[in-house]
Amino acid sequence: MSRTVFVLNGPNLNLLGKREPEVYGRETLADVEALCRKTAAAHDLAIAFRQTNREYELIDWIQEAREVAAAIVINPAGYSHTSVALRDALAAFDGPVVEVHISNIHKREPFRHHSYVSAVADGVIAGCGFHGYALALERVAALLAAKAQ
Ligand code: DHK
Repeated sequence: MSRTVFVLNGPNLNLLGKREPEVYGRETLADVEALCRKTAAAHDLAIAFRQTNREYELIDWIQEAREVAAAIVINPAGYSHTSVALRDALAAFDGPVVEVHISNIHKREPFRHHSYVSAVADGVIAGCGFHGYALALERVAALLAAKAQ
């Protein structure tokens, strides 16, 4: 069975560390990737870490994950609140899905309170800063271990 987890990042997350640091923190996307690699390695998982500003590319990667990945960790960023297509792509993925938001979207503007992705995610982590990615990978590791038994 695959031990690869796709860690997918949506629009504007390439600007982490530079964009609204009071909201998203000072860590860069490279810092997030390093944390994910360290956490994944501790659980004997491999990761494919990707970011895009394009909705169709996220959907293509989720469809690719159907063939090669055991689980998905995704920060859909702005597409969380708008994309039925992203939700549908994730619904067609069989393995665990954990949604991550760096900020606490429920403490922010009302339009951020609803995520189309949450209804098809096994877990949702919000407001834990970049550490949320490590928590998401921990959860994925536990779900995969439970599935293997
Ligand atoms: C990131 C974004 O870019 C926003 O559009 C979301 C999310 C929240 C985050 O907290 O990681 O509303």
